Amino acid sequence: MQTPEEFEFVQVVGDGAIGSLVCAGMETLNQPYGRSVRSAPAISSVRTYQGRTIALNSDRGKQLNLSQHDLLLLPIKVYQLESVLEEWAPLLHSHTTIMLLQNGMGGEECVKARLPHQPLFIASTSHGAYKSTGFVEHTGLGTTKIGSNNILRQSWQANAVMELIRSCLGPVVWEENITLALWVKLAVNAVINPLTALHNIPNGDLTRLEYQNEIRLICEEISAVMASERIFISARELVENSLNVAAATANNFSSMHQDVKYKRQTEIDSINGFIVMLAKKKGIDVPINTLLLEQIKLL
Ligand code: KPL
Repeated sequence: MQTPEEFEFVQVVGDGAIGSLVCAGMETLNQPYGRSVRSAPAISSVRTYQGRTIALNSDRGKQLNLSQHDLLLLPIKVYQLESVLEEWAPLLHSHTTIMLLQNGMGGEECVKARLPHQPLFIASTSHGAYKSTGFVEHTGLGTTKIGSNNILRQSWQANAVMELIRSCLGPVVWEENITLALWVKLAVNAVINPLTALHNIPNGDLTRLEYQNEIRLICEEISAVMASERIFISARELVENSLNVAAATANNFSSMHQDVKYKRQTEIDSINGFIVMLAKKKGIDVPINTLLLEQIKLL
């Protein structure tokens, strides 16, 4: 049987900032897609990095029952996954591809607990986007990493997700060890997101001298927790990486800063909360990450 080279239909769940960027890309590609949004107001347009406005076609709606040639794209927060999977699991073919695109950890485990054999890709992006009433603005260029722990790079699905994301949220890189890439991104988010939210500053301000000691302490704790998972990256490397991302997205406000500002639930539980939870299990002291978790929860 001849295998397809692209997805017949892409179902996007939610109207978050990053998912809206992918929808705008699919509009320009003429890729058939639908958006399933729970609560109004839905995002109706995207301002691209180059300043173009792309209207999102919300009429295409939700397609019931996805086939083995379709993609279910989940650019949602980890805490939303369980209820979204409950809604979508009965509508999937056993070979419908799923792709997660989110900050923090715990998403893969959540999908595997419910759909252990579903083809699953995991993506992590450093693009920046700002969500306002009715529209999303692409505020920072980044890279998207994709990998899988159950699908080979040589599969048609891997080619199809790489091609789709290359056009919609590129440049794209295939990661042989996506778990490692997620840990590295987790450290970036664990530094940038709570500090920018607590100090009410754009990402770039974190490169200032006054924040360097706290950033070093956060990364030392994360490096120790990673080592307990047999992932060895020095605190220095994590600091360097976080500061590079902060500098590259200097004028952006992090997603947690935006969540706090607009009084939305933050992703702290799957970022610093995930580190604290794992540290507890392993008997590692992580006072700074614990403090950040508590302070963000208080906001
Ligand atoms: O992922 C991000 C976020 O805001 O959640 C970074 C990379 C920190 C960019 O703002």
